[in-house]
Amino acid sequence: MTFEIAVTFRIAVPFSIEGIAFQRMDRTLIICKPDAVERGLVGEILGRFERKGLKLAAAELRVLDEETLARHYAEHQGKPFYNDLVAFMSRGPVLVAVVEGVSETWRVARQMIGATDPLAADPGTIRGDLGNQFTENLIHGSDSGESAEREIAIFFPDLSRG
Ligand code: IDP
Ligand code: MG
Repeated sequence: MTFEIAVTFRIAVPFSIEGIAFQRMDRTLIICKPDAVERGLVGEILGRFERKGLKLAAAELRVLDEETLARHYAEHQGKPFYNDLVAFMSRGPVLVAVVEGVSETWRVARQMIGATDPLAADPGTIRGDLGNQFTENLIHGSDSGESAEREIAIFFPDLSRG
């Protein structure tokens, strides 16, 4: 009898401690681009993330200025499509959001978003199901854990960890 109680404690205590230690949520940045807002697809897009089990940590409708877009798209400055991209991204409101999951949330979101070109994106992805032209591909998602932290710091500095 004494032995059975001891075994129960040895199993239960370490598991509950581990469970808490690994439950720190992992975040990524999502932007529903102006075409998504114009076409009334924001609810559809956010609904897909929510049905997947990702949780909204922040969301705000904003019109992005050139300076913010230059920071966000720093890696694309000087590329042939950069000016068209900034013109597109600043032509109307976007829905900037942070979603969180258990781990590698940026990767989960990118899989759901699909390839950059909606014409090449797999069916079942957001761009594959809903997009039909290149620059106007409905949604941005951070492309790594480091990008997610950098981009969250641009749009939601209060949520930023560092
Ligand atoms: P991503 O959004 O899939 O990460 P990136 O290569 O980071 O794709 O490009 C950022 C955005 O710039 C794309 O989502 C798209 O709107 C636009 N873009 C990228 N490459 C091109 C291009 O070759 N022509 C036109 N627009 C492009
Ligand atoms: Mg990118």
